[in-house]
Amino acid sequence: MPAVVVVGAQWGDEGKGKATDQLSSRVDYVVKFNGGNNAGHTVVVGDEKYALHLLPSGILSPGCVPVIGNGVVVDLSVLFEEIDGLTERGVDTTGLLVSASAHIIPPYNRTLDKVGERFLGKRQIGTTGRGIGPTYADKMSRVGLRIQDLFDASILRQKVEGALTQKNQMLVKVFNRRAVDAGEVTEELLSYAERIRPMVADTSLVLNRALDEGRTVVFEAGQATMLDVDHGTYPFVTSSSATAAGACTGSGVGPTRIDRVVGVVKAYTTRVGEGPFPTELTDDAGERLRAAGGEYGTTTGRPRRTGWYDAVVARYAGRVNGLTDLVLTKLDVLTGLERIPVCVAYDVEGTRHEEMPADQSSFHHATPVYEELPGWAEDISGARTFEDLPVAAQRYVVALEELSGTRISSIGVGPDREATIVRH
Ligand code: 2SA
Ligand code: GDP
Ligand code: MG
Repeated sequence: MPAVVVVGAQWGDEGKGKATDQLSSRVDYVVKFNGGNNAGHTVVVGDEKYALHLLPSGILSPGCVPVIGNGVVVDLSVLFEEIDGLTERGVDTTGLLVSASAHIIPPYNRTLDKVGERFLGKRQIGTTGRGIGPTYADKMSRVGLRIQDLFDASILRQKVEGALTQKNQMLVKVFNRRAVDAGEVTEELLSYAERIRPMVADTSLVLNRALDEGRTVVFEAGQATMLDVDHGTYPFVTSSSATAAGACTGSGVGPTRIDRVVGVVKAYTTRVGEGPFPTELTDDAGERLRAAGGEYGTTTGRPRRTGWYDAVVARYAGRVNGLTDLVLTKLDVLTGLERIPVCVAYDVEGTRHEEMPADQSSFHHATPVYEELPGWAEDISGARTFEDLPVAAQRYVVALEELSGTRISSIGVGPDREATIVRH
């Protein structure tokens, strides 16, 4: 399996960090290809719990080279904070490579993200406030700053001035804030240049050469399919390509080189931030899932919205990502439920939809059509083979597999690295 893409198949926090970490003890490179420090991936190794935001999960596996690809947006202060935090805990971060073409999140974009959200009022997206949206907007508007600009002070200064011409108008006239000083921003960014210099590389070249030599590369998505800027629940999405195709544009590795695309799904569903969520539970059942699953944002601590498994979403994720496998996580969280509803289709004003409606208005009005499956009471956290699971849990997995249309190749029964059943 030389090139494997790992994506979220729902609205994020499916357990991609753990899934990637498990693969990365057997791989040579782990590449983050989209998003930035809006991500929060939790990896539990023995008694140690790591929350990674900007760094790829492969950083925790000795011998695996972590790579920040060109599709990522980098907040330099957060990058070094995260590196320092891991170094203090004894993790070797010296092999990290950062693409010269990755974009920088300048401090003014954090401000614009937060004040922009407040300005939207009831129509806000519920962003993480890390400056992600404004930085991708700058990239597309061609007023972004890239890592390579840090090594030419005069170019950097010109670019910051260019970006601020428009942004200062916004800050002052629309948001009633003080204008940002281009010189100060340039100085702050330049203060990181020498520290990042040894990490900067042509990561597309490095990765393609690695694949030529038969090395294994894992491409780790931030966020998820339903938060993808093209395929998600627009406008309630993040601003990057979080689906499998993003692995190619975000790393400079062509689609013909990808061998497997693994989608990570929870045995139920969660979502952080605003936007439609057909199977959402706003009652005690939802609270139970939140408590049992520890469903609070890894980056912001926000309580996650919770709901039942949605097979329409899983089928859609299978389609837009070309999934070869599903990794099912958090099956243990469902232990103790008598019956478990699974959404098999949507009802939109009297019409049954087996597939994701093509227009957002229909999706906003979709009500789930449920099938109920029997639950189980036995503790499954010690199960290590499929046969160790109670029959009802086995049936639940097989039903999800059939309804989702992609084989389930592994099952998570707890947060630890070992708490996994590998099927294929
Ligand atoms: P942004 O900040 O512009 O990317 O926000 C846009 C939407 O994307 C959602 N989003 C996320 N959803 C789930 N998990 C994410 N990462 C953190 C975590 C979230 C946290 O792992 O728990 O700690 O709150 C993540 N990042 C972005 C966001 O909620 C908006 O709906
Ligand atoms: P990511 O953003 O997709 O990497 O997911 P997060 O790390 O934000 O959230 C997933 C959470 O579930 C983390 O706290 C993981 O430690 C935890 N987790 C992952 N797999 C399992 C599992 O199979 N069972 C349980 N109980 N927890 C899990
Ligand atoms: Mg997360």
